Amino acid sequence: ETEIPNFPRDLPNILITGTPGTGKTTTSEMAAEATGLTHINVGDLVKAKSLHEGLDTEYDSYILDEDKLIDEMEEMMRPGGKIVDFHTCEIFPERWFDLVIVLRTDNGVLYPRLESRGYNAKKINENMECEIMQVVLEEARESYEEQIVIELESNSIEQMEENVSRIKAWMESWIANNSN
Ligand code: DAT
Repeated sequence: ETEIPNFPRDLPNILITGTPGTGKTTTSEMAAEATGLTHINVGDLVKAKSLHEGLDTEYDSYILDEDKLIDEMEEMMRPGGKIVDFHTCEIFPERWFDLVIVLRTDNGVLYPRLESRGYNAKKINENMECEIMQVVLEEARESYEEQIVIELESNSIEQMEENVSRIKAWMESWIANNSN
C-alpha cells in the first residue's frame, strides 16, 4: 500500500460488505437516505468506468482491476461521508473506513434470494459456500481493527430497518465525538 496521508474528515466513511444477496445495496440505499451520506455501489462503478480486465465467463463476473479502482475511489473517500457497498473488503486501504459492517444471512434465506437473481448453479454454490464459511467476515477481521468491524443479521425487513437505525445512531455519535 502506498503512503498517502489520511486527512481528517468531517463525516465518517462506512463500508457495507457481505456475500452477494445479503442486502448490501438495499441497506446502503436506505442508510444513505436516513443519514444523508453518499452511497457508492462499487460493482456499478467498476462497470461504468471499466475498472476491470474483462468478464470471467465461468463465474459470470468481472475481473477487477484493483489498482484502477483504488485510484478512482481515492479522491471520493478523502472528504468522508461515503457508504461503500461491495462484496469484498480486503482490497481497500484500511485508513479509508471508520466502520465496517458485515451483513449475514441464514442459508435457507440466502439460497432463494440468489436463485431469484437468475444466477447459474455454479455461482449460487460459490456464494452459498462463501456465506457458510464466513469468508467476508474473516476477511474483514483480518483487514480492519477489531473494534470497527460489526456483524449484522440481514434476514428480514425488520432486521434491515434495525440495521439502518443502528448505522444512523452510530454516525450521529461519530460526528459528536469527532467534531472540532
Ligand atoms: P447485495 O447488495 O448484498 O447483493 P441486495 O441488497 O441486492 O443484496 O438484496 C438482494 C435481494 O434480497 C433483494 O431482492 C432485496 C432482498 N433483501 C436483502 N436484504 C434483505 C432483508 N434483510 N430482508 C428482506 N429482503 C432482503
